[in-house]
Amino acid sequence: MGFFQSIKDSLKKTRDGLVNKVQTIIVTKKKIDNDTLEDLEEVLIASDLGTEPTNEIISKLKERIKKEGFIEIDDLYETLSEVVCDYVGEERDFFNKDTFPAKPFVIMIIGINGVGKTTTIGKMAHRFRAAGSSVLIAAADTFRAAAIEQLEIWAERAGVDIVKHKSGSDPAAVVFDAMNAARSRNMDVVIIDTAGRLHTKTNLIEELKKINRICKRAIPEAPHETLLVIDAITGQNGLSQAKVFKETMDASGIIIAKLDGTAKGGIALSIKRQLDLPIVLIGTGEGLDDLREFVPKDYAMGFVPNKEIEEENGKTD
Ligand SMILES: Nc1nc2c(ncn2[C@@H]2O[C@H](COP(=O)(O)OP(=O)(O)OP(=O)(O)O)[C@@H](O)[C@H]2O)c(=O)[nH]1
Ligand SMILES: [Mg+2]
Repeated sequence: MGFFQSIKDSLKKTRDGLVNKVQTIIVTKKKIDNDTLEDLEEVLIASDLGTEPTNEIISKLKERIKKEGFIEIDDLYETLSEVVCDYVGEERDFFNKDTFPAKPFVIMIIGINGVGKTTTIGKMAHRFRAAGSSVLIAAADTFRAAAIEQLEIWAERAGVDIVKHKSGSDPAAVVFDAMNAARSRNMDVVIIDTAGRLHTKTNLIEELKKINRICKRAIPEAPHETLLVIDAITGQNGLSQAKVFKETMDASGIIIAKLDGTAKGGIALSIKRQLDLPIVLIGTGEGLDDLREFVPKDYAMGFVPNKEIEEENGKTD
């Protein structure tokens, strides 16, 4: 499936919801005017676009209404996609070996329990491999017995190496071994899976910090990326916890998982706004291939119904 189409599909729930509600608004009016702007504002907020982006969209629309008295639906979607695109930031060629900061390129994955860390790591490993890199995964979530098995299954699917210890063992020791193994095996990429919940939050953060220190002991610049996974389905509710992770762990970027599972696909804007980190990857399903680089323009176009691919024709990954 094409790159753009996949983003489009992952935003299907959001777009359909938006289109239905907008249609309800305009069913009597045919066009959006000042009277219907408030309803529109609610619709945008309900898609988790966040207050500021919504205000910006509304004020752009107000300008047009001032000039023309109303807005055509096409203009509405165009304005929406412009604002979305401006908000969400840069695109990055994440899996391209030529752009790696070091060898091994060490990536630590963090986030609250259940957000999609382990699944995302499986998909990332697959993408790195497909792009010609060798990958080693470190099973540093040793707190849940099933966590190691789950990661092993993903490593097997992706066809990559895994370093693991017994469940209950010290995660930092796993990472230490993984770093050494990666160097001696001359691996291109190391991805570290971590726990999302311990007995208390403070302990978890301390554990994660310890993993971070152990990384640095082996390779001073590592981890080169600390990516914070956020669950699109939890939306705004997960963001305050994510902030704690971001600040204490000095995260370098965001992965939004489960973008396919929500009607609040506008969450990327709120995330960007509140965490102020680049969005690097998005998860669009539970399969091996359901991970995409975040492309602002494609994401923005995902909100626009029907007109689809004309301009994007032929763009595949
Ligand atoms: N629809 C959908 N489901 C996903 C996606 N990513 C992960 N999931 C599902 O979310 C659930 C949790 O995923 P995990 O990868 O185990 O999450 P985790 O963050 O490792 O969880 P803990 O290890 O318990 O902290 C699983 O059922 C996954 O299949 C996605 O992009 N889309
Ligand atoms: Mg996990």
